[in-house]
Amino acid sequence: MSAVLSPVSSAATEAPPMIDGFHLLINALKLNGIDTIYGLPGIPITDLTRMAQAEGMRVISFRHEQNAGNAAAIAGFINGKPGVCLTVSAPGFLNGLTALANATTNCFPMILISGSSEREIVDLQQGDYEEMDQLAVAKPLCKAAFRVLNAEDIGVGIARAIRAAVSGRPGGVYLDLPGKLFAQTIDAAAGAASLIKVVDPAPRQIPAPEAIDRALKLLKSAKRPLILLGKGAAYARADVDIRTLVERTGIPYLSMSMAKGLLPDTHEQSASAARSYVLPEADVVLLIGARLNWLLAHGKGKTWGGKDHKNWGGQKFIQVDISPTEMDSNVRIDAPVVGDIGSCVSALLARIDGNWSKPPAEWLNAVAERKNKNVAKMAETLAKDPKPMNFQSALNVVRDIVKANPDAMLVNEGANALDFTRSIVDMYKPRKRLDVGTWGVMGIGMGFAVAAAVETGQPVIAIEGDSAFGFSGMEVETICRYNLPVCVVILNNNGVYRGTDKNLGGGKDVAPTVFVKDARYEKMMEAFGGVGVYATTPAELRRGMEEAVRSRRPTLINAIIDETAGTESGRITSLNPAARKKS
Ligand code: ADP
Ligand code: TPW
Repeated sequence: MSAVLSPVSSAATEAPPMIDGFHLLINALKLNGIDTIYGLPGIPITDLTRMAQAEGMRVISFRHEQNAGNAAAIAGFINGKPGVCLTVSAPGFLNGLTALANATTNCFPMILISGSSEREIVDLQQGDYEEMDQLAVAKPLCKAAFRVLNAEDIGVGIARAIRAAVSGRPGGVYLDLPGKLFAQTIDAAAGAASLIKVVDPAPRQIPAPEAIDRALKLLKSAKRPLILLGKGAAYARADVDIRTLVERTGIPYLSMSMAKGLLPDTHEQSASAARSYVLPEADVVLLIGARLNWLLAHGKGKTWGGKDHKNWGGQKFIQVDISPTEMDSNVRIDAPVVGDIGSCVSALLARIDGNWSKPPAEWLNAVAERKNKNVAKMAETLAKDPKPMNFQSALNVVRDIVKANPDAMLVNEGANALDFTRSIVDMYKPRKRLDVGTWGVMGIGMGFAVAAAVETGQPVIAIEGDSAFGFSGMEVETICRYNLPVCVVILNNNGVYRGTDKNLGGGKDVAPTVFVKDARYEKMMEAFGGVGVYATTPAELRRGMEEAVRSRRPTLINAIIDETAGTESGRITSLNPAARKKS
């Protein structure tokens, strides 16, 4: 390894010290405050992982690149600076690409760095080891893609990748580094001078004063106003101003899934328990960092009081977003406020003082009435103790544990496991809930859990459907290897959605949605030295979770749920294109 010391010293006494591509890359990342790499070693980046560790970086090595990629993406969301994933060429790169595309879709800043094979051979398609034109493949799936061919350009390459990932609407960036680059050496002083410490990587974008005027005029005219907070609002870290805006205006608000906890879900202005009432009834809706995509029924249809899915309910929208082209993407936006959320909310607040008139009592009372009724109904359901457990009785335990540990990070995926957790488990602090996001993608679980633990040092609770867990389950070894305080709870109902489907052909194979009955997932954690718990009652689940959070030991609780519990696709059954829609 002596040839790769930093900077590379020349045997000749008079020759100037040199530095190689490996170290230029490591130094460029460190210079920009990137101290952790999520990845998986192999040609041509194995030495890079070793050297990064030797140079004091944290290198978290995974069992599959998709999970490393998901870890990097959510580290980006948690920190507001790009998370880095490092993979080998072609297949490793492709394994990381799903996470990069998902990061872009969710507006998480991430950089996927992949080693690649010899350009001369790849471009002539002469069949190199792991040959692929990775840059071309990555381009349509990310926000920006760059390739660095010369060691003196590594500094610029990293600077461009960082800026592209975090400025404007955040997203995923691909950086292609051909194997030959790493061993290139240049003069160490010139190398150091070539690195760039990015100044102000995500510049503020101040909204136009007339946009603020327009928005406030519309908001003041509202009889039944509503605020909708999305994960962009959580990402923006304008927590205090957003809370002040909500409280000073007195407007009821809804949090999208990953915005839960931006204000505590128990806040009296939270209208989450009256969601299906407030969406169609509101007359003016202020969207902050939330897109009117499928998760909000595109701003129209029955959800919003429209006659059918094409019909708009008549609401007027104010939309605060950094992306100007988001405006009017689904329905008319009457008052676009384009800028970064911090600047936009503070500009709005500057004009909202103690004299702002609260919404009409009639509206607030109607919302409160619906909310109280639904909260009481939910309390009744949660108090039940069916045997076997169902989603609600299991999640009642999780709800208590999260309440007692509001700093814990919550990771969540599945269908019913996702929907029930989102509605039952209250969040108390911003950026604590990490989930399947805009795509509803399965497989984020263990990657997110690893990064949540590594980046925050807080206990992590991962609530997983049994199918969802399977997409990244092998990373329990990673969790044990780094001894991370992760408690995985599998809500196990023996299949995708549930475990009761029958083979319609009558053959010996089980139905496509059905898994092995009574699978002992907890033994997977035990196999690597962690704690496994088999829980058939809420009391066993509670004991297991309390002990996991207390001990901070890697724990997997296999919580056995009634296999008939749940519905097909959870709450989005209606999206199944089928003659066979189930309830
Ligand atoms: P959700 O799924 O929670 O509804 P989305 O991912 O659909 O949220 O929307 C997030 C929005 O937030 C995106 O349109 C994105 O452009 C925007 N956004 C992200 N960060 C910022 C920021 N700092 N300032 C303004 N808008 C932002
Ligand atoms: C990458 C389709 C959505 S939800 C789900 C699948 C396979 C699993 C549901 O079962 P689970 O949860 O996890 O046991 P529960 O509580 O309902 O029993 N592939 C990808 N993403 C998605 N979304 C799917 C498939 C899907």
